[in-house]
Amino acid sequence: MGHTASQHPWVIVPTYNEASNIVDIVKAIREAVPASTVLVVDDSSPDGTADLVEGLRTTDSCIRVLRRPGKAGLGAAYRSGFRQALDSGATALVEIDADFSHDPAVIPSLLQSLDDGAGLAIGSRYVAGGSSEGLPAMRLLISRLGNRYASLMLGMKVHDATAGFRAYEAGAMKMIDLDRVRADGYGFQVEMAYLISQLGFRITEVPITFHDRRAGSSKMSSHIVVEAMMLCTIWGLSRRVAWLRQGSRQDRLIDQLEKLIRMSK
Ligand SMILES: Nc1nc2c(ncn2[C@@H]2O[C@H](COP(=O)(O)OP(=O)(O)OP(=O)(O)O)[C@@H](O)[C@H]2O)c(=O)[nH]1
Ligand SMILES: [Mg+2]
Repeated sequence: MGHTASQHPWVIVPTYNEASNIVDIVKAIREAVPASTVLVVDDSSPDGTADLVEGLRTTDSCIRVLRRPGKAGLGAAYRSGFRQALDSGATALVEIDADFSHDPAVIPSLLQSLDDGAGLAIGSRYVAGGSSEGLPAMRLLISRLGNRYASLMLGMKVHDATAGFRAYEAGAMKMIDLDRVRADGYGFQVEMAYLISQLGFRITEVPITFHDRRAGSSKMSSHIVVEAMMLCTIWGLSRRVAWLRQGSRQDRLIDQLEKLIRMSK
């Protein structure tokens, strides 16, 4: 294996109202990974996050901003960021939150794992050496149980499939039909990991210390947790139940259940 993945990595930062973090996190990423292009995907944050990124661009041309018309969720933001990065010749695609939950200094280790042959490198809280700091006990419990459930249902040997700090090798990402990826929050991370593993790529977990957000407010909602559980259940069942193995049946079932969730919100 060569070192192609780390040559032109694109680091994609989805943002919604991250004005208090965005300048510092973009600078920290550029310092940690000088070869990177940083792409901020902003959903028209009312607090002017995108304009702050535009300001940084005047002194660093490796910083970009993709402005989207309105808040459409993490999954949609990443999908459009991935497309732009691939079209621009990215050799790796890195996901990182804007709120300093993830330490940019770990990105080189993620990229090294790709250079060593992984299709996906996950910054993992739940392998030896990993940890979670400052999270309320309840959120930690939901996260741990959710991950147990996902790996059980999907038969994946991944300890932190919901993690949002990760790097994909560009060739692996190109094999995924992003138009068919449908989940939004944690479910989006699980879905991408599942697709990568089904394609036969190796998934490496790099231990990280996760920190609670530094500033600004959370966009986490119970809807995102329910969606992730529901999708894992359907994907898990369709591995075992022949009737569900037909993709269109799965899609229709998911559509119905999503309508139900939306109605109950
Ligand atoms: N573009 C875009 N970014 C989003 C959206 N929702 C969340 N984000 C960003 O995605 C990242 C993760 O969201 P967070 O709100 O930190 O979610 P979390 O980490 O589960 O929860 P907290 O850390 O408690 O806030 C952050 O950088 C957010 O700004 C969205 O709808 N669109
Ligand atoms: Mg966060």
